[in-house]
Amino acid sequence: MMLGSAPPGPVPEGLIRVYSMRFCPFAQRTRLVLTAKGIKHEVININLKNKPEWFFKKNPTGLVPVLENSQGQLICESAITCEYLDEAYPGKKLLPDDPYEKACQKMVFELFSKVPSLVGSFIRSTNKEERSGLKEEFRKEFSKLEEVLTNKKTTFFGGNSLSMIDYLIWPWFQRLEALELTECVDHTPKIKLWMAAMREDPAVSALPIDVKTFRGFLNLYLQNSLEACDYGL
Ligand SMILES: N[C@@H](CCC(=O)N[C@@H](CS)C(=O)NCC(=O)O)C(=O)O
Repeated sequence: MMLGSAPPGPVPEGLIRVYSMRFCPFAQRTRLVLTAKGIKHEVININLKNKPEWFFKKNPTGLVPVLENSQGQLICESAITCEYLDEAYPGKKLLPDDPYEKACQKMVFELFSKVPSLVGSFIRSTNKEERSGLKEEFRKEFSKLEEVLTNKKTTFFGGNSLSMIDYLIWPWFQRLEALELTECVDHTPKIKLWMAAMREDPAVSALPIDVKTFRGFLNLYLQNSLEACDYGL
């Protein structure tokens, strides 16, 4: 949907809608949780370089993801959408009930929190020195996460099975190859094993990222092309 597109009608009963963008890692969090929990949903992709005016009524900040349910309730901010879905829908619980375990997941989330903005800086970096400095920062951030896995002695960040925190951080790890940043996990063998285990998950494999398509999108996105979000369709 782009500037001038008619606003979508109400969300049908029994369905939830996510306003997304095909390549957005934040929206992918929401889509991973929708997929993992088997929640019936529809996806409306927003052209972020040419947003329809009605989208600001769904989220005044103009950011995706946004959830809309059949009662017309709107939920934005990716981590909040994920927690909402986990609480509002039955099926596999992704967040632990135990307050301490839940707090641990939130602590890992904080440890991860610099990574999205580092990726933002990296994709906009213009020279080699800047890129190698940023790679060093990635290594430092990943070391902190490696330490979590080392101390926990588990495959996943919440324990021996995949849970919410894994889905919340996965989209950025999935993009390392496309961003030519895989060398930044060379010193973190446990993260590498975690990435391999993540790829085995049905929700993760249902939402793949094609390296060439992602790079094509990114190239256009950085040039502010109105076609970026539709790249590869
Ligand atoms: N804190 C937000 C960040 C979401 C975000 O930055 N989404 C990007 C796409 S990846 C967006 O909508 N950008 C549109 C814009 O900047 O105008 C969240 O977690 O949902």
